Amino acid sequence: MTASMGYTLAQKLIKAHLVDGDMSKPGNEIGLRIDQTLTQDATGTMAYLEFEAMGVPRVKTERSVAYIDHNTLQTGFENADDHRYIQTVCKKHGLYFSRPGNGICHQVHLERFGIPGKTLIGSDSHTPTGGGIGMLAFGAGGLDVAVAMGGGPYYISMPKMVRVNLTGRLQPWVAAKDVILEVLRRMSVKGGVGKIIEYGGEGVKTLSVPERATITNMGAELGASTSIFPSDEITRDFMRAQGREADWVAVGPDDDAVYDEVLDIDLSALCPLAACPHSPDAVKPVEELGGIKVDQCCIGSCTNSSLMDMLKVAAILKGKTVHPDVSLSIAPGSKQVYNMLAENGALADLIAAGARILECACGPCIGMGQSPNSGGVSLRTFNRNFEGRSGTADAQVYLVSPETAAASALAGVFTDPRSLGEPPVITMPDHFLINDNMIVPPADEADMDKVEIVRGPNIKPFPKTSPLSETIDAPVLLKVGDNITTDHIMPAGAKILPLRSNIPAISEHCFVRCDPEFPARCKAAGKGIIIGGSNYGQGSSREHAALAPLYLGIKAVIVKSFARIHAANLINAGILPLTFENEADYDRISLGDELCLPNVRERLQKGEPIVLENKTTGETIPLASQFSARQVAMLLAGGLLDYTRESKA
Ligand code: MIC
Ligand code: SF4
Repeated sequence: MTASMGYTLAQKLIKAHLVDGDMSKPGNEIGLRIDQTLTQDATGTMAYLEFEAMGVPRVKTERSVAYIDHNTLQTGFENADDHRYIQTVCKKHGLYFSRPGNGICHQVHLERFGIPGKTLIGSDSHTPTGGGIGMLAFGAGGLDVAVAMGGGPYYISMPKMVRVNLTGRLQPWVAAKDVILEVLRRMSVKGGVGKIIEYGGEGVKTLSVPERATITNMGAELGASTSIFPSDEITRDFMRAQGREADWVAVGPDDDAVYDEVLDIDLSALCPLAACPHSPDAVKPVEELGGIKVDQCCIGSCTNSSLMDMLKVAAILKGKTVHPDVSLSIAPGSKQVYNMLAENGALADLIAAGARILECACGPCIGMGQSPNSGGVSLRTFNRNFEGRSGTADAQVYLVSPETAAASALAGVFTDPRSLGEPPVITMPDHFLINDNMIVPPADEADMDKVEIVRGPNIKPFPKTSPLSETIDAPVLLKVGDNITTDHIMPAGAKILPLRSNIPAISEHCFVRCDPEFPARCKAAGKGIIIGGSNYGQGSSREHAALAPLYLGIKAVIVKSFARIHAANLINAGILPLTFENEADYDRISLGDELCLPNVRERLQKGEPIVLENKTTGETIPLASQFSARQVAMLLAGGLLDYTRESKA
């Protein structure tokens, strides 16, 4: 980037928040000042335990919000205890608390707190939803969020810039979901790694804020660092309708901004699409799937639960009945959406049609109920269809727009909504219903000492870490293939999520979907190494996918390539994330092989290449390891918590 070149929008916002590093070259490590943070409850308990361990009395961000939206099924004391813990931490340490019942973090944050041009990190991979109003918003591990709450920078590799140039206008019945599915079809679930996806072009003006947010939300499935739209008059209208026009600013790229890649999408040429089992990039036109029998439809999630989405669905269902063989569940994204649906009568239309109305929370998206029948075909407006995530191992989950889901729920078979005739005309309201009574503000600074933090018995401390040893000698305890998701590593769902604040207990479920013996094998061995393929750790930001392996004695993960957030979480946990210099070497290692990383500590310290000795075969395998000085220091110390403690001492 030379002085004469203009900046992309993301580069501008990075420049305005840069506190460390040199942003001129993609791949360089940069540190950003973070204006806002968010957490949800499934990752939040751990993030606040980490924040407490840092000893910062009050958050130093402009705004930090804790949401309760994931673990809302309370089949035992665990989730409710975690909610109480988070609520009391918020009160004491200066955070806003969004109570259970107030909605999904990303939807509520967009409505009530997001500000164009600001930086946001959240302990949830779909935090880029905020990019829909021009925020620079990243999903991150809980520890990174804890550090940001304490006023520390958020570190990422400087991403490459991709421009998605939108032209034309969506045809009737074609939705924002179809736009992001088209991007996924073209770029794949690893196509966005190391990149920021910036939307621009004439077509942007035809998309409302909720539509833009659907697109940036699901950019997470590209593996992208984040996605962003400019903030323009449409953003202003949205914020005015939310009673927050004063927070609005225009942000956009320079006219002569230079991008590393450009993708052209003619909105007018798109048709309804679906991501087929079991990957968000297995995209096909709905037309081609017509006739497949459908067992379940679920409408909601942080991708598609806005008022506009719900109103469209209500209009499609009005006066009709859900097909007898289909179970249709609907979860509005926030209390605001729910309340408005109730007031304008649309909720009555949904109920009358036979929809099963759920509370405004993540619900089925994270396997908190509504698991499909055996082998069932489930059409969901969500963002992830990883195998088993729904809670039914052999379910066939497709990701579709609300329009396609509603049309199919009525017909009982996969249905292209264009077959429904004239589309309903839905307009954005001039005023959203504003009632923030479910957001609890923190105690005044003077009173914070009086607040007592309430801890339930399921809340266990952060697992023990230790500084990196001179040499790692350990067996291969697991070998997995490509595109391993964090749902494989640390499954979610109603039974396991309540253990998110109890690492010893949740570790019993680590990788069991791939290999039920893995936790027991780790315990017997005491230490070990995991071998994986490409895009290892895609999906969720859950740091439990690093903390459970840490607890089980995993010292290094050696793969063809990593997903961004997971690699960062491994470093934060003090586990070495290493990649093969030559991908073909993956085939030279088998389960049970005895491996050695000789002098790995010294080599890391000196920036020398790390090699792997396979003691079982006698072969030596070169590894690639590009760590920044900060990452090396973290790994040597035993992870981010130890590193932070050491740097403070
Ligand atoms: C998800 O969609 O997988 C989650 C649940 O929201 C996760 C966070 C988590 O695992 O708690 C995410 O996307 O980061
Ligand atoms: Fe919740 Fe699903 Fe969104 Fe994750 S993807 S935040 S589980 S709604």
